Amino acid sequence: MTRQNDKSNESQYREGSRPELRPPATAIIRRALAEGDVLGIRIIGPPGAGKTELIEATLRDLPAPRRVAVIVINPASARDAERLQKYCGHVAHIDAAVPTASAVAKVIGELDFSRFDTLLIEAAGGLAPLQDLGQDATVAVFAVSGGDDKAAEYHGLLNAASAVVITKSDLRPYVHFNPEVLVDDVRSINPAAEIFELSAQTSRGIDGWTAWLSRLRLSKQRKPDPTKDQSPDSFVG
Ligand SMILES: Nc1nc2c(ncn2[C@@H]2O[C@H](COP(=O)(O)OP(=O)(O)OP(=O)(O)O)[C@@H](O)[C@H]2O)c(=O)[nH]1
Ligand SMILES: [Mg+2]
Repeated sequence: MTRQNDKSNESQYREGSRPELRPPATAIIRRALAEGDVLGIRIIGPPGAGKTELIEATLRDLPAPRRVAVIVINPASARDAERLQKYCGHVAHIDAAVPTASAVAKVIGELDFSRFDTLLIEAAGGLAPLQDLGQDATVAVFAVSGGDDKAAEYHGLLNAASAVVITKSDLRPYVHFNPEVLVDDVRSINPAAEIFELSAQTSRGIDGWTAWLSRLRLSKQRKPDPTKDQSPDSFVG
């Protein structure tokens, strides 16, 4: 399939009413992740929520060996990529407002999957319908400073999420944020989602998050043939 075909298919899917949009490029990504035995995690949340800093902290604090690659998607992604280069040599970036599977598939085709076991894909958004990027799991990121109403606002993202990270917990003394409100909303939308509250800046609370990532990594290794499983985020929880 040519890139042009991927694009026209994607616009059709974007206009559709399906909750999770799955263009053909998704299958390419899923197959590459399966063949490379790489865990693909989509990290998504409102602009400025703290996604890049969460990835920085993850790369710092994840137990060795850290064999992680990152793809950053936003309209000025080069800056985020530069920040992450300090911790990880495998950082690609895509300048786009909307993460599309064809753009991710193209980047993945240029990565040497033999050098890592985990791929983190950072994308801003979550209000508009999500396009399936072939990921194994989706993580929704909200900041304490973004308010405790975010889970209710990002209903669609919550539905797709295997985990929710509430970051910038070090700002709790300075902002109005009632964790019970956000947690109750998460529980009512997606009771199976794991919830982590942490500060990427101080690393407080990061251990639970990195342990979850490591467990996911192991559970993918045990799975016999992920390409046969077509439902997104299906082996989690
Ligand atoms: N106090 C505090 N600030 C944080 C934390 N995490 C991120 N920040 C700050 O929040 C701002 C946004 O963080 P980023 O990591 O760039 O957020 P992002 O979600 O990647 O932003 P976009 O890619 O533009 O959508 C920066 O000024 C960070 O330093 C945290 O845990 N605590
Ligand atoms: Mg960022």
